[in-house]
Amino acid sequence: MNRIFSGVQPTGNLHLGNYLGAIRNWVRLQQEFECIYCVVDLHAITIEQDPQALRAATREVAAGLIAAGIDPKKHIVFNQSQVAAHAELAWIFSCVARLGWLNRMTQFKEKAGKNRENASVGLYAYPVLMAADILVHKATHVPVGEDQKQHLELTRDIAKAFNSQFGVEFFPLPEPQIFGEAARVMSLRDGTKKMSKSDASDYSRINMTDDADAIAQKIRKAKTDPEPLPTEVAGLEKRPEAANLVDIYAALSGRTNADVLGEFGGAQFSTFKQSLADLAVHVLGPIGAEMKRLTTDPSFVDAALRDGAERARAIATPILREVHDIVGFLRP
Ligand code: AQP
Repeated sequence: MNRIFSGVQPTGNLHLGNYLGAIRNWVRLQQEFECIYCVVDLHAITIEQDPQALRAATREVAAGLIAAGIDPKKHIVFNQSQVAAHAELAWIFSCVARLGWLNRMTQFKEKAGKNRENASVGLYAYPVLMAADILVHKATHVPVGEDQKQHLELTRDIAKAFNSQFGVEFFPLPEPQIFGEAARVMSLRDGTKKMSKSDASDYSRINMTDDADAIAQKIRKAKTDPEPLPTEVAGLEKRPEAANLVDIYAALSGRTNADVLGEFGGAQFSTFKQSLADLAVHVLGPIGAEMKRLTTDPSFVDAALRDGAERARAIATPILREVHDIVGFLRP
């Protein structure tokens, strides 16, 4: 059976972007694939984290995946730090990947910003660890958003380079698993920036645990422009905030933007925002409530993570052992 690997960073509150852009697709993939979903805490510390908050976010992310419909018994949910093979293969891949390849990674440039000299070595090597995450399980498919395509390309380059350096056909070249229209949810405060866990303003995002009042208030306060909604999709051009809200409505309802504008074209934002808030509460409300239940008593989530790590180790350890033999590490 084909195997999926994907990860989410425990760097803050899970939000609507994580849900529409990743998690709900991961739920669907369970029908067709053997799925391994990882809370990537090793990736999270590429940027400074408060240890207490990191532990809480790790549980919250795992609870979010389970509450959204991922079955941790049929598939695997675990946190990355508990399976040492990820970090070990990342080191071996650091010796295969070339500086020139990493220098081209645009996400590093964006995340490091102007202060590049002060960025952690881990942030720079992030895509090498991502390659190890995927290949230590010999995953064949990786669901990727637009922002991760370049990293998956690098994973394929590392797999090819490893196979060729050692003259083996060992690692598969993982394929991107792309979903129809990629949902890219933008900030509610600025339609040109993506909705993000690390945005300082909580009003920029709808958290998966927000209650009905918070969701309604954030949507009511979302930045818009003074014009009513257009009747045609072309009318959304150069109106990033309006386009974002229509995109969100379409994604949450499984309709096209044209269809949504067929209903709301010509309406004022106040009317549209009310319907959008009702829809968001309808979809996210039950998931948020289940997340709260799962985090109030974390014993179920902790047990699921422990069991997931054990099963992930059972897959990764023999693969890593073969890598040791290929590389030439003595097993005395
Ligand atoms: N705004 C978004 N729209 C669509 N998809 C999104 N994803 C994240 N934000 C959006 C997708 O969620 C998955 C997990 O993301 P991640 O937590 O590993 O990292 P990220 O992309 O860096 O997410 P954030 O929220 O922006 O976190 P911070 O602020 O910590 O950097 C990925 O598949 C991602 O595409």
